[in-house]
Amino acid sequence: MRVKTFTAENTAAAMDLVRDELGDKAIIIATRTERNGIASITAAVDPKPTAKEDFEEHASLVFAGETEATVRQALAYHGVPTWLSNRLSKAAATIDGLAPQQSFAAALERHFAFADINDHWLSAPLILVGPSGSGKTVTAAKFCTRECLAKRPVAVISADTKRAGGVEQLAAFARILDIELVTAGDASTLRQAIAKLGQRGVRVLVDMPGTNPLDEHDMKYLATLVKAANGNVALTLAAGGDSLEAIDLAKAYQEAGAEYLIVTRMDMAHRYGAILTVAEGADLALTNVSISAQVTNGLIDITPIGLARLMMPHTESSTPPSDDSEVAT
Ligand SMILES: Nc1nc2c(ncn2[C@@H]2O[C@H](COP(=O)(O)OP(=O)(O)O)[C@@H](O)[C@H]2O)c(=O)[nH]1
Ligand SMILES: [Mg+2]
Repeated sequence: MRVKTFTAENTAAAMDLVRDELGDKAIIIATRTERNGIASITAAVDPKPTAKEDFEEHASLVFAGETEATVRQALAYHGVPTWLSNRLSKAAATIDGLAPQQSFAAALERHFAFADINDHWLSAPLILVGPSGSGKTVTAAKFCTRECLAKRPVAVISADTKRAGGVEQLAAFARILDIELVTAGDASTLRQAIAKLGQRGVRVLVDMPGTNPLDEHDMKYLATLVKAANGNVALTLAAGGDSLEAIDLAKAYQEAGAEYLIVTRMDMAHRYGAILTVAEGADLALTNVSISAQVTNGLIDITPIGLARLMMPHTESSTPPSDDSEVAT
């Protein structure tokens, strides 16, 4: 799946960019119009529809209805385990009168929590946790870029002080964005830094050190920092990994305080089953997905229909491209 965000002076111009680059088969995942009229459209195209061939492997299975079969086949392609696939495909099948993709979206909406992190971030810091290389720092930079573009004051704290180069990566982004960077490598420094920034009414983002979910010492240290930061804890997880492995990993972060899930590197994977299994298995609310390494691009507020379109691109949806609530980049 190739996913990209296109920005232009209005929606029609952005749609032209989508068509020019991705062609007529592009699937609109989400759209957004800024107050000044600038429009962004996130669209996806599957360069080679391997999904269909893969679906055929499962075609021998007999299902009651078209919706249940279509959803089940898509979930098999994405590596969603049977226990979850059963629930979602049956839930989708109970929704009458909609195309399979829309029924799947409705089942996703019923089954999972989707949260807009912005609603929660106003009053408490946004804290990014996850294994090394899962995209915390780049995602931190993307959130800060978004705030800067919206002209909202934001500051960033790096708690990644032990690893060589940990702070420097974020410092480089902070310099470019001209925002304040504070370093805090222990719980009490972190608590004080957040209190100080909070008094000034800025949104605070905390970039945590990378941790090994299997290392008890690492996770205890993280849990102490998370407790001190006292905010909205989001796990960053790279798309495309093994679904069951991802549940174990996510549960370790849930124990350390994670409530939200941000999926990164969606542009580098075809199979998204781990997103659903992690959200279910570790009881995390879906928030954003990242589809680019560029900090100015590709942080999508994921919605049920956006996720359904990403996971079932080959089934037509009768709804027109989504409204502004679906995306922000
Ligand atoms: N293609 C792509 N690369 C990403 C994305 N998010 C992060 N990366 C890359 O993944 C690597 C690890 O990201 P980083 O933010 O440093 O991870 P951290 O160790 O968790 O802070 C870097 O090379 C990033 O550029 C994404 O959405 N798409
Ligand atoms: Mg980092």
